[in-house]
Amino acid sequence: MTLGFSTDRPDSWQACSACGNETIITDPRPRCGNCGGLLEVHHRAPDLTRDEVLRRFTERRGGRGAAAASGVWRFQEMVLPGVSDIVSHPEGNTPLLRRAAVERWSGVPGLALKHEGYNPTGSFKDRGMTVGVTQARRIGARAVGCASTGNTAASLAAYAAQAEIPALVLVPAEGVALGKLAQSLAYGARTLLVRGDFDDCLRLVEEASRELGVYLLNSINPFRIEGQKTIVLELLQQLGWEVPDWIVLPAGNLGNTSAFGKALHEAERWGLIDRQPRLAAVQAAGAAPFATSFAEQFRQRRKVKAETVATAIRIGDPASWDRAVRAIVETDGVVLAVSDDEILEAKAAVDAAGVGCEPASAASVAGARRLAREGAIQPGQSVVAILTGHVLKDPGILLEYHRERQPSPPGANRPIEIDARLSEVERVLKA
Ligand code: AN7
Repeated sequence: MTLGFSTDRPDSWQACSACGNETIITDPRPRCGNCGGLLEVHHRAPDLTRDEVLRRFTERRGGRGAAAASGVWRFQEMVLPGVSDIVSHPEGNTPLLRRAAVERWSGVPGLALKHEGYNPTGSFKDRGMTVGVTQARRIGARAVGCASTGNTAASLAAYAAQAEIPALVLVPAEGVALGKLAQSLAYGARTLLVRGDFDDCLRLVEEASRELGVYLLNSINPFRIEGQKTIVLELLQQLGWEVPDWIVLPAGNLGNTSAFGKALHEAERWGLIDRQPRLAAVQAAGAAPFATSFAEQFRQRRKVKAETVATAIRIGDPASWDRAVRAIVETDGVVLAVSDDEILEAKAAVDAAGVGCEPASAASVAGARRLAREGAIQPGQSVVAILTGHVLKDPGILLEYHRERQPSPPGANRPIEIDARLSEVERVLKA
């Protein structure tokens, strides 16, 4: 799987996204030794033409081994070249779905849904985690850890189990969706319920990683970002490398926004695409420091005390801030906030179309509707919305929405309890 690179420079290295200071690819620290900025991974472009690179990406789909089975490692040249001991479930290979009902609800004809909930643990986090845990094994990490609103924890737990490395996850004691907490326990991670919010968990796990030697696998880890880039690479491949006008995604800690910007930048530099789509990062109104800052032309970094029903993105002080600003600026992107009601209404529309997603994911579809109504997305433009997590991640919110909420919200599907008699069934059918 290793490519024929020439040997005068390493295939890959890390560099600080703030001061440019370079370090070797196997440096385990998540932050720059000089200035504390976040590191980024860089790969030397292989000595191949555009057609040769694309042919390689295409042919691998029918081949053997991790690179063929995984929608992450298929793009290894752009992810982590030169590594053969790969921890892959496999993951990726998620579908691009089109559903007329969702197009009608959003007012975006031709809206495509890239459903990352089809990953092995039910969210896009698996794409970053296969790379992060591969790197953990490469550098001989004795333990791995993360702070999480739930999905990162579930994914880390599964991949660490596969690699047989002990995992430590820190999640808020309140407000982690049921499916995610259940997965972390099932896959065997040491699970700490922290009396505090996600931002407290992240501070604490960074300290633990510095002081206790736990390899940090939050999305500030640059190898996670390399894996998450493949959401964009795979969707471009599915579109025959025709660039959509917009890519709309939910935004919390801003790891994915950063990864998307990096993927697009590199795809253009490698000659795989000839223009950039516009990125639209969508936050929940109660957790929208990035949207507020965008409205101020990013003049200052903002923090909030986060609150939203979309617990995955209940994050008040996003870690990947600077890298995400660059992604938005470079793609002529936008950042917006949608209310919890808009999120739940979008979710009900996606769910009722037979697709389903968790609340945070529906922020992208709610955002697409808003952008179309405001005229930013124009009629006839091609739009891909990312659904980041599976519908079963958060069964609690579903039952509350459909069964309990008063008054009945849009799309609520109340279950009806009956006695075990045919006349009862008949009565319901006639109503
Ligand atoms: C379904 O799991 O932060 O902006 O700790 O689970 O890259 O943070 C989850 C984030 C969107 C936001 N959709 O992505 C975690 C965590 C879902 C998510 C996001 C998350 P980022």
